[in-house]
Amino acid sequence: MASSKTTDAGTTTTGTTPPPRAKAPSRRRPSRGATTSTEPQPSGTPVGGTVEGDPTAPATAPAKVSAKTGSAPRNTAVDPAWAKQGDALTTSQGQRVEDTDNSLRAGRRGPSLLEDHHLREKITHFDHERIPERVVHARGAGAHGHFELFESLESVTSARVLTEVGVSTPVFTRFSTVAGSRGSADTARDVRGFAVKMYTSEGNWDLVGNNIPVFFIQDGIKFPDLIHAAKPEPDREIPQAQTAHDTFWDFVSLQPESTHMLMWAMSDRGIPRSYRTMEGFGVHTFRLINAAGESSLVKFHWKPTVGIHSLVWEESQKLGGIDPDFHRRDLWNAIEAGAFPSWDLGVQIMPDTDDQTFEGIDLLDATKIVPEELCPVRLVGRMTLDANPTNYFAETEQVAFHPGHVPPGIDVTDDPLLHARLFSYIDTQITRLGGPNFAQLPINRAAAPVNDNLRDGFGQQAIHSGRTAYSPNTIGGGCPFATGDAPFVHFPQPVDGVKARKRPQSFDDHFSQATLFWNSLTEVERDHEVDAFSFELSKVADPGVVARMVGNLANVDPDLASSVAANLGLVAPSGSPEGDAGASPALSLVPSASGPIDGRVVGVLVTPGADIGGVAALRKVLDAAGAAMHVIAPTAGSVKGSGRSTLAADATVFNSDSVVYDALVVAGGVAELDPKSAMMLQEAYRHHKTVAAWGTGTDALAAASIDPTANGVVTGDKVAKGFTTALVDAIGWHRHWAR
Ligand code: HDE
Repeated sequence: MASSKTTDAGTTTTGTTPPPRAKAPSRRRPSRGATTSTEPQPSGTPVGGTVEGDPTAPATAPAKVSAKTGSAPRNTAVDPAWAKQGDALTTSQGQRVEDTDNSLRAGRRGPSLLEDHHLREKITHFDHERIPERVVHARGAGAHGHFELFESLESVTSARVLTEVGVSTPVFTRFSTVAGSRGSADTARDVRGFAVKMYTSEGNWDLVGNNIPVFFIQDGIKFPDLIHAAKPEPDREIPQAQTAHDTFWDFVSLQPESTHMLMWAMSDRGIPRSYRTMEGFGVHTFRLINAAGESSLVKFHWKPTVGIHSLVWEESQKLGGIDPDFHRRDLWNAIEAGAFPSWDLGVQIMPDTDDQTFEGIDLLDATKIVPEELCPVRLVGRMTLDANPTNYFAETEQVAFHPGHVPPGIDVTDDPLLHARLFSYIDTQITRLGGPNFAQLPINRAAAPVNDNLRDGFGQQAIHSGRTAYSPNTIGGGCPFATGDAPFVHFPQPVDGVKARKRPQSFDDHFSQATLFWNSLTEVERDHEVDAFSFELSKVADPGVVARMVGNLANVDPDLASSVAANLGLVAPSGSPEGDAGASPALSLVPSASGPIDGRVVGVLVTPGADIGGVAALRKVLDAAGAAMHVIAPTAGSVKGSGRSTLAADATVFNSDSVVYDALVVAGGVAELDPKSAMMLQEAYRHHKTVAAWGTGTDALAAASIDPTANGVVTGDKVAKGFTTALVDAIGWHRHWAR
């Protein structure tokens, strides 16, 4: 509430009533088991520093190590004493501020005075509030959670996070798009980043993957070219967050090694329904090393427990305008509602042979998968995300991943794409996070004790005590010294070779797995693939680029190439696709059974006179199934029901659209729907979603020309068991392609 007061000096200040005492944000579940302290630190306590003489002592007020988990709870900086103490507004130096709404002026209508320290500090800090966005993966959303192992991999690795069954390891996971800027739309067709930071008791493990198991290029040296081609064209800075333009297709059409990844990106995987419904992949082959020092090769997978689901292209385009935050909002809302997203960690473990191939597939080539049918994915643990960030900037923006952050027992291989990444992430983070001390930011701090001899630099948070920051030493008692219980040891792989900018011959096959991918899709998924290539290439003005790309598709499959060519008004080129590329049914997204509906959003259209009892009963059922229900009314406020009771509206016909719902239901008691509501139903139907109605609502469905007997249309007399069971089952299919 605005208030005015006259000060002793006779000036009038306009301000706001002091806010109520600051409260820690409420949490339904505590964030990642963290302890939050608002107690001031005793002065002189080193923060993040080291204690000389004790090499193992963490220098922060030691986080308690949980006996069960063996890993320290994260030392959070939520509302720390030094940043948010007391109720009074102060400067950064702790001086209380009298007035933050009027700058100091020589006379009420006079010039502002340079001596106004509070003004200068406030504006200076504001001027520097932004940091450079990530050059790729700028747009993202993250959440806290934990990982719990249910099957030990002791025979192949010594990493505690993969051997200690039942141990709960805190995690922070960030999902992202790749091409768009920080403010771009979530639903653009793109690859999604899937980066997991596990705060293990042996140091952080960052599994920095994507939702697609292969990549566009085989060698990291081409990454700047790929990204320059995909990003907006440099003269006009168009288009934002899209690959449907000349330079992208110019580049990839010249790089046949991109074809397999293009097949994935142009499939429904490129437009996920939700971050919660996408798979994650480590992409590269990593190495596991057991206690005896033996090596195996491994590919990591994350399998969403609610199934893999996508949008349809029209939804994705409309959502870009209607709700550019669709995925971010979905993740946030699901977690707030208790529909905690979870993924099972899967491993494909393969022998580490001399040639590092498996069934003829070069495991160092990141444009290749190992089909699950050849090497099954063993599910060994589960990640659950159960807490939203407290502060987007401090956590989601400042989190810094690195594919080389691996605990003992996990190691890298010689994949040339991975090797460029091992250099790139630290390098970019030094610029993005303003210096070399980003590992000290609360979100990046290891839960394991840190004692690193790294000193000084921009943004140093620690007050390191003592005289020695070098090793070996005697003056500091010889500490820290290079050893420990289970130190990280690189696998002693012999290395021999002739220096050359050359690839192995085994990297030459660029099409067979693109064909395998195509062979694995259902008919409807193939149609989507054709539509996506046709859309993207129709936006390319250079005919040479289009012809070259369609020519590459002819080496994948003749039907694919001819369908795309027909849509583009071109003559189908001929190619030489691999005849026996095979198929991997696991790659298709069309489910074989109805799945869980956690986090799904169901819109219920009501009008005055609606069956409020039925709406309440439906809400109960959907709630129990983990889905959210939104009552969509003709106006904001509330709607009068059939009896005397009223129903609060969650959304209105004019502020919502079918694309933000997974299913639409017309409530009983609704006699007639307005044209917008009817259009929403038709659109949901066209997008193959579940549409339902009970009681007189079924007439409204019919009036919208929806066939009540069609696949995925559920009707009933009232909200009774038969109706709700059929509805939940129908939503669990995600889409009804058969209609
Ligand atoms: Fe990245 N990538 N990348 N990348 N990447 C970055 O690191 C890079 C690649 C991935 O949520 C950057 O801190 C190179 C493959 C994710 O913070 C940068 C190459 C895969 C994220 C970078 C690749 C990824 C990034 C940008 C070719 C899947 C977001 C800002 C060798 C396995 C992580 C930053 C987050 C981010 C470089 C290829 C995944 C510039 C040079 C392959 C999920 O360092």
